[in-house]
Amino acid sequence: MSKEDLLERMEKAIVEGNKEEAERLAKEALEEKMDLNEVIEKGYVSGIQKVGDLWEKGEYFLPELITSAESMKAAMSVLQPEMEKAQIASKSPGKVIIGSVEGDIHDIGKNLVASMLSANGFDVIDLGADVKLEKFVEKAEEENADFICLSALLTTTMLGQKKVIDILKEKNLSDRFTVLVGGAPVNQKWADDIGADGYAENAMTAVKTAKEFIEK
Ligand code: B12
Repeated sequence: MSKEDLLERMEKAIVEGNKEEAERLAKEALEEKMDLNEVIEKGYVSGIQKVGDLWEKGEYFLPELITSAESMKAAMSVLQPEMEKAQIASKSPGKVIIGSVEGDIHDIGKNLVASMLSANGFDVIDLGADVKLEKFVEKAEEENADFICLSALLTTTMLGQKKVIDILKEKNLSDRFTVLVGGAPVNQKWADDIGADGYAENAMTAVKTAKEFIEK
């Protein structure tokens, strides 16, 4: 099967919420030694984006969203360990605390950012989803982290990103940690408005942005 055919089938498996197929194709990608960044972005992420479009058009409802998200997770559970194994850097460029903010259970994008950072040698502590805002700050202090990465997929939970930054200000910790924000509704303007140090649109640019801060 050609690379394009495989990527198309991956996308289709997510759109149709076919978990077994999504997982099987991920294993095939490993056997075929495909570029995993391409597999994720052009196959699976492209599929979940289509699911988002169908939901917006009112053609998909919550059950479809859930089966598609589960299929995405099944594929990622095959790919993530391999990506992390492939990491080349021996010395970690920095320590990252990452999570989806309180009230937000979306974690597919956050997991992608976490694995991409990890695959690039960063030491990543993933607090999961629906993380209490104070916990980000507590963990960052406890672990002496360099970055706090906050993911939010809902316009309501985006405010949690601002609150974490406010907590850091109150505790005079703003200079100690670099705060990166992201998630579908987040943009550079929001990041600037709330005083975040950086914003990235996707997992690849998140790694690039984090590396730029380390170099500074
Ligand atoms: C899958 C999905 C779900 C799944 C989540 C499963 C899971 N485990 O994650 C389920 C079904 C559970 C779900 C639930 C809900 N969802 Co939903 N969901 C989606 C959907 C279709 C895709 C999200 C996704 O995974 N995208 C793929 C990933 C790869 O992209 P991403 O998350 O954007 O992440 C990338 C970047 O943003 C960036 N990034 C992400 N985080 C970070 C962090 C940092 C620091 C950086 C630098 C970068 C970064 O890098 C990532 C990788 O490239 C979106 C549609 C959309 N357009 O986003 C709706 C969407 C986010 N959901 C929505 C809604 C309304 C809900 C519900 C409220 C529905 C309901 N009525 O119950 C609940 C909310 C529950 C809660 N409290 O959180 C709305 C939000 C509307 C809004 N503006 O607030 C959306 C936009 C759909 C819509 N158009 O209406 N959802």
